[in-house]
Amino acid sequence: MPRVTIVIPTKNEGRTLQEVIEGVRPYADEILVVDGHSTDDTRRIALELGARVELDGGRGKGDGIRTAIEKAKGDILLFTDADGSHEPSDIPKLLAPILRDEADLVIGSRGRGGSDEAYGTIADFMRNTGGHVILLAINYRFGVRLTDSQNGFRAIRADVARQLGLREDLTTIEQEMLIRCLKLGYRVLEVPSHEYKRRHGQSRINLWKVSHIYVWSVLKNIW
Ligand SMILES: Nc1nc2c(ncn2[C@@H]2O[C@H](COP(=O)(O)OP(=O)(O)OP(=O)(O)O)[C@@H](O)[C@H]2O)c(=O)[nH]1
Ligand SMILES: [Mg+2]
Repeated sequence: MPRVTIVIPTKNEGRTLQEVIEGVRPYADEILVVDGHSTDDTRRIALELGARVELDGGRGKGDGIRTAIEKAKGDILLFTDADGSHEPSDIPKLLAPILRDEADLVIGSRGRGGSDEAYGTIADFMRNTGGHVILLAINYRFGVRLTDSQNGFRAIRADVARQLGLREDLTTIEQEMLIRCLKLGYRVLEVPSHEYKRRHGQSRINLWKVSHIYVWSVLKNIW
């Protein structure tokens, strides 16, 4: 059986990390918490619960994902956020197409599974609209019909992840991973997954500050 590393990127998620680690444990051969230099008790909690902890290079979530891809011991990497947004019981659905050798990357789709975070405010509307424009670009460029290019809840074969040459430092790494897979001809599937609201704290993403970074990242990676 292929071994599964569950990767949890963290930055100051001490309030939700225990629940997340306990939720994913049944599905993991290795739990790798890749930490962006948290200043709370995130790393202590992870170690106490028996997770492996690695520090990223301090440049953002993308840096954390790249660090995890380099250091994980598993044959399949499953990424899930530390803020309680993702449903651990969906993990087998994400792993199954890779285990059946029908996919190399499987993304949990909020387009198919719904989201408690995506609707209701102007910021949500802007984020959705931006997300749809990015999806249109990806779908027409590669002749696919995907519904979520951004979700961090996803599984990928470790050897494939290492061949992608990912470079993005921020959450733009999610779309970069997808685009690189499509470009290199890897098999990409989606499964429905519902996104919950982050349990504690405010969204850390300032839409106005990052929107141009997303647009530039798509243009750069897609063509
Ligand atoms: N390793 C690492 N992880 C990070 C970094 N920044 C954020 N994360 C983690 O990446 C995951 C996603 O970040 P979030 O802040 O939840 O991003 P989001 O889900 O798009 O936005 P909100 O939940 O609305 O804040 C969380 O588990 C964070 O703790 C970082 O610099 N390094
Ligand atoms: Mg979140």
